[in-house]
Amino acid sequence: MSCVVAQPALDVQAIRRDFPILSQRVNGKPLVFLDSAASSQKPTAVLEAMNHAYCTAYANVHRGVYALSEAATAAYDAARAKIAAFIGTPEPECIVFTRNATEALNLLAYSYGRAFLREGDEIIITELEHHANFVPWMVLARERGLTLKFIPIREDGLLDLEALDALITPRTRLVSFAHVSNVLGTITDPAPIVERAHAVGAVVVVDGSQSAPHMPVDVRAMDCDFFVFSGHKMLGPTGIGVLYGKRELLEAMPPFLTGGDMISYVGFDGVRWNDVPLKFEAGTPAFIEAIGLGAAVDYLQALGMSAVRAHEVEITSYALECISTLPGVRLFGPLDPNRRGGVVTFAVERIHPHDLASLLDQEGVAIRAGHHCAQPLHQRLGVNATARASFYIYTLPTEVDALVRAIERARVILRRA
Ligand code: C6P
Repeated sequence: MSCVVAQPALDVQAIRRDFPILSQRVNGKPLVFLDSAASSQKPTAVLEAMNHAYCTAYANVHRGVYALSEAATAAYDAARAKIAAFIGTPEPECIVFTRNATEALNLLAYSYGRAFLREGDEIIITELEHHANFVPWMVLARERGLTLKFIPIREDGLLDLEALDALITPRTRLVSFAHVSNVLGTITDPAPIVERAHAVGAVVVVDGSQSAPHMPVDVRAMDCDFFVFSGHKMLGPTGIGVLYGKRELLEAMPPFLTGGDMISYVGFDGVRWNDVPLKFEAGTPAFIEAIGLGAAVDYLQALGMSAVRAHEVEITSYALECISTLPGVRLFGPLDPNRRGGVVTFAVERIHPHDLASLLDQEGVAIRAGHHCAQPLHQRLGVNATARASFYIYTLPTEVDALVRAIERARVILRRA
C-alpha cells in the first residue's frame, strides 16, 4: 500500500528540516515520532525566538520602567495579540495565559464554578473526556452538590447529540466537551451544543487541546464562552497554555490565584483586582514561553491552518487504510477521516499495548500506550488500555509504513501471527 496524493497539502520534507530532533536515530533506527497528540516537536523558529528573547530582552514584565523590561512586556503583549488572532478574537484581553489546558480548566472550575454554580445545578460533559476536562468538574460537583451528566458516545465513536435534548434542562449551567478527542479522534461540531446550552442560559467550555494545533479555530464563529488549549501540542514550549473567555464572563469571575501582578491596589483596608486578563495571571508569568508560543503561531499561520488540517486528513486516511488491513487489529473511533483528528487508536489481539509500544520502540517508532488520561472512556470501550499513533505537520506516509511494519514484526515476535 502506498500513499499517493496528487498535490500534497504540505511540503513535509521541507518542514522536517525545521525540526532537528527528527533526524536522529533511536535504537539504531531512524526516529519515527508518532506521539504528537501528547506533545509536539519544536521547530528551530520557536527555539530561536525564545533564545533571542533571553539574549536581547530579558527582564521581568509589567514591573520595570526601564528599557529591557519594557521590551519584554511589549514582546509578551505581542504574543498575546498573535494568539488572540489565531483563534479568531479581536480582543487580546480575552486571552489568559495559564500553564496548560489542565490549569485553564481548573481555573474555570475554581473561579466560574465556585462563584456561579449552586446546589442542584447541572454540569454536562461527555463520555470521551480527557481527565483534565473530567476531574475538575467531578470534584466541583461533589463539593457543591451539583449533578454531573455525560453525553454518551455512539458505537461509531461520534457523540450521540440526540441525547442532548433529554440531558439539558433548565438547571444546566455549564457544558464542557473536547472539540477533538485525544483517543477516538472524534471531531465534535460545537454548533448544536452551543445552541442548546445557550437556550437554557448555560455556558459552554470547549477543550481545544487537540483542535487548536490542527485546524482553523474561530471562537467568535463558534460562540463558545470559553476555549482552552496547551502551547506544547502546537509547536510551542511546555509551561504555557491558554484560556479564552468572553470578556463579560472573565470580568465577572473572581481570581483563581492571588498575589503580585493580579491586583491594582493592595492596602491594609483590602485589595482591588487588576483588569482582565492580568486578574488571572498572578506572579511572574511564563512570558518567554508565551513568546515561544507566539512564534509557533507564526509558523503554523505561514503554513496555513487549512493546509495543516488537509495534511492531517491525508495522513490519517492513509494510516486508517493501512492499519485496518492488519489481522487481529481493532480500530477505535470514527472511520471517516473527515470526522476525526490525527490520532489513530487501536488494539492488537492478545498483545498488551505496553508490550507493543516497547517492541515498536526497538524499531525507532514512538507511540503512546495506556489509557491516554481517559480512563472513563476506556471503561466505556471495555478495554483497559490501547495503543495510539498520532500525527502532525512533519509526519510522512513512509512513517506510517514503518509503523505498520513494526506492528507486523511485533506480532511475529510475540508468536501471534
Ligand atoms: N493529552 C495526550 O497524550 P495538558 O496536559 O494540560 O497540556 O493537556 C491536557 C489535555 C486536555 N484535553 C485533551 C483533549 C488532551 O488531549 C490533553 C492532553 C495528552 O493525549 C497528554 S495526557
